[in-house]
Amino acid sequence: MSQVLVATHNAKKLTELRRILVAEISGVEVLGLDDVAPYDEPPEVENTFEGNALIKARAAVAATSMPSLADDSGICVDALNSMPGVLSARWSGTPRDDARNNELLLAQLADIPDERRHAEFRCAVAFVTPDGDEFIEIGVVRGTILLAGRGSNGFGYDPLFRADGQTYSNAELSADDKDRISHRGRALRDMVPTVAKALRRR
Ligand code: ITT
Repeated sequence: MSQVLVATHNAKKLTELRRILVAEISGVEVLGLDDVAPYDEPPEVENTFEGNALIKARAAVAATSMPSLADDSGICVDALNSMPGVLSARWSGTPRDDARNNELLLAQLADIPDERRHAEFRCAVAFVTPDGDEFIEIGVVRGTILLAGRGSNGFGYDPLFRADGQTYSNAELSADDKDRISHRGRALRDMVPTVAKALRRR
């Protein structure tokens, strides 16, 4: 069985990434950071999703010599000039708290009418091999920030986000339905052939 490391501390993100990889690559074993010895992780100092995803994937390969994937993602709100963006996880400060982040975002958009509540989730998936080959894929899903949270599936800003063409918020979607339309699903499925090819070579 071939192994790939997914360098994330976000358990729900790992669940989504693992679910998509296992569905797409037969025989793959997906390890998370809890499955490998701890290592010094550099801070995510870049101001792009791509840059931060590469920081995480490079550090994972350097520490483990395993083919490694990393996801950097967030929500970009048009009326906030694309913020929170790369700051999404800690938008309301530390310690990180999804409910408080959602409250803050709703408060910031309190006076914004429905027609100006457009936003998008963005995801950069980086894949780095032990040979030093580096790949990036980007996934985007556009939608609207709702007036109040709905649903309890998913994580992060999912209760506040309804993708274009959907009736339900992301947090009301089944896992399969979210994966089908999500920024993460799109980026990772585009990366699957590259990962599968690299794993076949090992
Ligand atoms: P790692 O860096 O360890 O992977 P993280 O959660 O800190 O975990 P990011 O820096 O990429 O990861 O921040 C992503 C944040 O963006 C996440 O915590 C959510 O607040 C938001 N986000 C990203 N994808 C999301 C999704 O599918 N649904 C809801 N919120 C999402």
